Amino acid sequence: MSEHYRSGFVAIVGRPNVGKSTLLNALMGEKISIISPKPQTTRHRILGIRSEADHQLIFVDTPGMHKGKDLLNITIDKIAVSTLRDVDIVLFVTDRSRGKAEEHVIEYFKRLDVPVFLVINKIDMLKNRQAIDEIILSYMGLYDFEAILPVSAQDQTHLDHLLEAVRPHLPEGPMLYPETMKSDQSDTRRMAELIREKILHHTEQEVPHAVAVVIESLEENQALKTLDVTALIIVERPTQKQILIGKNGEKMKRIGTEARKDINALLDTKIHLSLWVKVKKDWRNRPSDLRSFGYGGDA
Ligand SMILES: Nc1nc2c(ncn2[C@@H]2O[C@H](COP(=O)(O)OP(=O)(O)OP(=O)(O)O)[C@@H](O)[C@H]2O)c(=O)[nH]1
Ligand SMILES: [Mg+2]
Repeated sequence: MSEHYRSGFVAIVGRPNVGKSTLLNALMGEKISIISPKPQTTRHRILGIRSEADHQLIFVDTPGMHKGKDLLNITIDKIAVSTLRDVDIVLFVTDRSRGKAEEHVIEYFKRLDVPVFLVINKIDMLKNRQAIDEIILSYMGLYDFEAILPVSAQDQTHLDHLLEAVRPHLPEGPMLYPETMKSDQSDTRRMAELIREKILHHTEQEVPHAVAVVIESLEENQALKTLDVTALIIVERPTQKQILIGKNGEKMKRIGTEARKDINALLDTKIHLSLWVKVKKDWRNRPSDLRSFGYGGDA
């Protein structure tokens, strides 16, 4: 390996729903993080590893920064802040809906000694160059960003430009993850996340936030040559369970069908998926529940 190999961690941070996970997936050319139109979709720190002949970029997708009220949200909000401490480069993602809330995020950057890029996402939704300039202007004086990068993660616009801007800031160093490794998530975590993604798409209001998904068992079915996956969906109230199951079980069936398709593709194996819904009162405020449902370990 060349002595000039470069490698480093690139944090993707910003408010909920600005398109951080969409950006990660676009930069990786595959679905690593789940995406939804609802805020607070991402609940973990998720790595996307891009290995090239002379450098390795390790993107770190994080939950949207916000002031959460319950213990789950307080726990996941800490993930983005703690990620900032250990990275070489920061991509601060925003969209046209800049709010006051961002000023407290920018405050964190002032304590960092690494380049911070302002990534203005969703430019496909802006009418013209002037609309982009107006957003850029609204950030003037707030922080000395390394560069301002307007992109559309959804349409994959200007992502090459982003990569070119970031690359020279990678420190010299060895490949940190095996070349073939694209993410640090286990298959079970990815499966649970894909199921949660379908739930986020099919539910409204408080239900998306009240849901956790845990893979209970995986068994190879030799006779049918399938993998039998049993997943538990946890909600907080019986009414939420009813909503999820839907009339004649139709909503749950739809969620199951869509999740099965994605998991089949992920594992490249035929799977049989059983989904069970369980009510666990106030799980988002119980430390032991949070841990057993996979939250709190990576903050
Ligand atoms: N029009 C448009 N929509 C986008 C773009 N990027 C993301 N979106 C949409 O924005 C919504 C949120 O995307 P996510 O990638 O889940 O956002 P996030 O920042 O990861 O959200 P959290 O994980 O909740 O913090 C989804 O509906 C995406 O389809 C973009 O470039 N253009
Ligand atoms: Mg996300």
